[in-house]
Amino acid sequence: MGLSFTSLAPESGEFDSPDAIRQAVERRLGKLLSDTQESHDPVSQAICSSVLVPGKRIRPLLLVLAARELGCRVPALFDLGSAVEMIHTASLILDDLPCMDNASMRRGRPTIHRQYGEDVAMLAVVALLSRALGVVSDLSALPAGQRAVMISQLSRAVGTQGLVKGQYEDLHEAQKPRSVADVMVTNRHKTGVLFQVSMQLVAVVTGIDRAATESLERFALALGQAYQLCDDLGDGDATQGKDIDQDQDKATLVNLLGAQEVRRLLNEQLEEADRHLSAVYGERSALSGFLKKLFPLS
Ligand code: GRG
Repeated sequence: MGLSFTSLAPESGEFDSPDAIRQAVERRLGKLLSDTQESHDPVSQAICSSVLVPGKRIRPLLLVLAARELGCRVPALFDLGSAVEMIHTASLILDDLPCMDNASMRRGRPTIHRQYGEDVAMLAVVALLSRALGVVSDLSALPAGQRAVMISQLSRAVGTQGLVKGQYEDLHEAQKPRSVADVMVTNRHKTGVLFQVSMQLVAVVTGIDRAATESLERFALALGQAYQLCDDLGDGDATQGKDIDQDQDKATLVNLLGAQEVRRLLNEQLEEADRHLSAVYGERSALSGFLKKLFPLS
């Protein structure tokens, strides 16, 4: 089961098709990194080589779609999506390092440390994280209080209760015998939390109430589980633009349960994600339609 980004047909409106949103996010990323693009030092080049290459941009896409469907159309959405994408890209550079997953290919190209060296890759990670927070703090169109909350949410998502925790568990626990529940906790931290914070940003910028915020967060966490399962199922797939069989020695759910059971679990998580989405948007939402196209075989 793979993700399908090919059949996301345009709908009505300027940014209402996922493809149009993805292109707008990529333009915004380019603009936010325009100084970096003009600099020719290796760290700046590494940042551009990692961020400004084609990626699925799923996190900013979800953020923009979720907010627009709540009637919020402020240009700041693209900055928020770009900030999340910068954090995501920083995490990929770090994850690929020899002391972590020791990967050689990412997004169809040699990994950043293979192109620029480990020192440059690590500096690019630090610069990208700090740029991401700077993008949010510079959003003068949003009230300062909202920006402060968003920065706090993003810093928590990265930290020792978020991506860092998930990555540590992935590196140090994944070779030990683990239960399905243990692996799902790791997946929540390493993947779900960045989806969750994207929805937290939507909640802040749109001002939705607590119940709707919780539904969006639950939606994001279920989708994060589904997305990670899909990623694990694609581990042997050479068309993904990254190393294959990277997870062979890890306690992923595919290795624990087998592909067929993981597909069942994936569908379960997608159904749960859709249930939480309906609580906010009703039965037929653009976001739900987008996800049905994204996970075509489910
Ligand atoms: C935040 C810098 C920083 C570090 C935190 C290294 C680390 C600690 C976390 C890494 C966690 C990790 C690699 C999770 C994998 C998540 C995942 C499913 C990645 C693939 O995402 P896609 O498919 O990739 O969206 P593209 O390339 O399309 O963006």
